[in-house]
Amino acid sequence: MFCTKGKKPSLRAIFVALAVVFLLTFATLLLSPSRYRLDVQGPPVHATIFDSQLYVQGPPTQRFRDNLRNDTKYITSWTSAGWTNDVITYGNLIYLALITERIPIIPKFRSNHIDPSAPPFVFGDVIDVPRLSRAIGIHLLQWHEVKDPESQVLDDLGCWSVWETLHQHKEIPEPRRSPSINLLKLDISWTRIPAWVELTSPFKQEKHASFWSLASLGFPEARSSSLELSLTNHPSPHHQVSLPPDDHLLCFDFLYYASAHRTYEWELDYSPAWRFVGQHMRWTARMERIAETYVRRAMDVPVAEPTPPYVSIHIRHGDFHEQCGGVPADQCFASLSVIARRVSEVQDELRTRKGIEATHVIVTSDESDPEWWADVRALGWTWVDYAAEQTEEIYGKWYPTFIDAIIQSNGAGFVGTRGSTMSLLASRRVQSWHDGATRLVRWGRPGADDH
Ligand SMILES: Nc1nc2c(ncn2[C@@H]2O[C@H](COP(=O)(O)OP(=O)(O)O)[C@@H](O)[C@H]2O)c(=O)[nH]1
Ligand SMILES: *[C@@H]1O[C@H](CO)[C@@H](O)[C@H](O)[C@H]1NC(C)=O
Repeated sequence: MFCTKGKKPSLRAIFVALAVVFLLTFATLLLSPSRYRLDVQGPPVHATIFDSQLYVQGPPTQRFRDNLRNDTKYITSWTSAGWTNDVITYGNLIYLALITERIPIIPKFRSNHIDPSAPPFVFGDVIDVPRLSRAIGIHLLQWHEVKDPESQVLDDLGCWSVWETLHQHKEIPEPRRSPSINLLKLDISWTRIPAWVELTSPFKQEKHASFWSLASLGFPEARSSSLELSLTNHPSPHHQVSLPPDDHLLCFDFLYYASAHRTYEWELDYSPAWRFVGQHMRWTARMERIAETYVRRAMDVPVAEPTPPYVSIHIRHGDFHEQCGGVPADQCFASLSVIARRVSEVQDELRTRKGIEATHVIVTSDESDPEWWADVRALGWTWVDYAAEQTEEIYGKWYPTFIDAIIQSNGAGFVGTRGSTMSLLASRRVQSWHDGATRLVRWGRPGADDH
């Protein structure tokens, strides 16, 4: 034995103890290459290890419940609109996960405007999930990691219906439907959420739910007092079981219409869902590379040269003509000369504020009229011709939408269409990611964008 005089622990013992503590603390981080560590900029706020296996029991199961951990609480919701609307809805879901300290389980994309024959698209195949996790400090699960996508088991689940409560004035108020629910083989018993979740705001345009009202239902007190109310419950459509809203997996039918303070908050500078989640939803490296290839080809960039800064444009036509009232489409939508004026403003701002000459202009649009595109060409602007490129055949039907969104988001400047969420998110991304110059064009009648 070495010196064991007195009762003090030896220096050696202290060293050994410290080493053991150190190893126990850092071994998982250091030894596992598949896990993600926080970026080494300042002290990590959340010492979370982003590995899905830590948040489920194991590989995807036939019944989702068999894969939930008994020490973890979860939250989920579904979508049923255009793709950018669905991105916003998932942003809201993840924000609610943050404030309820639950693990979000995110379904695949299954959006309108995309041919329904296209298979649903995995969230993490377009959004960089590890990067999002690191930025916001929580892990994100995706449904296919929890329940086997091939499972034929119909799972019972109790969920809150927000939609039904917000639309009680409708003749037959009902929960919001989503094709994802059938794809996931969920048989849901809906409970009408208490009316007090509705956002009361002096600036109210359309009915929204309040984030923190929704969040409170993820905690015991509001939950139990709500369950004492006699809230309308619908038995599940297949098994006809009536279930209270689940607490292990908190679920809401539709979270697009959710806000903290004002309706349509993603348009506003302080939007918590944008600031704490949305702006951290960056594209996967693979998607960035694919979009970059198309951008360079559209602008004819020689192989050895870097991609020059460009102004991206999003001109939303398509079903937006339904918002024109009696005004004929050619007078309702902003003309190309109106858009060109905004492009000049953006170029001027980039020149004076940042010393950037963004002479290249790339147009994205859902317009299909070849004459309109010929006028775009006459302005010296370019675009990606997905039909000629056979993009859908090569990659799938989702890709023109994704690539256009990425092209929009990577402009040094951006000009978009007011009222389009695709334009809204593009302008927010260009501001947040590139400190870019952005404008949203007004439309609806001739002269609408005069200023
Ligand atoms: N490829 C491509 N698709 C578009 C464009 N504009 C609209 N779309 C399609 O139409 C959908 C519009 O729905 P959404 O993204 O929710 O945006 P919003 O309707 O403009 O608010 C997009 O997701 C695309 O699928 C465009 O410029 N390029
Ligand atoms: C939670 O799950 C663990 C492992 O699956 C199990 O050992 C434990 O008994 C469970 N605890 C409760 C309270 O059910």
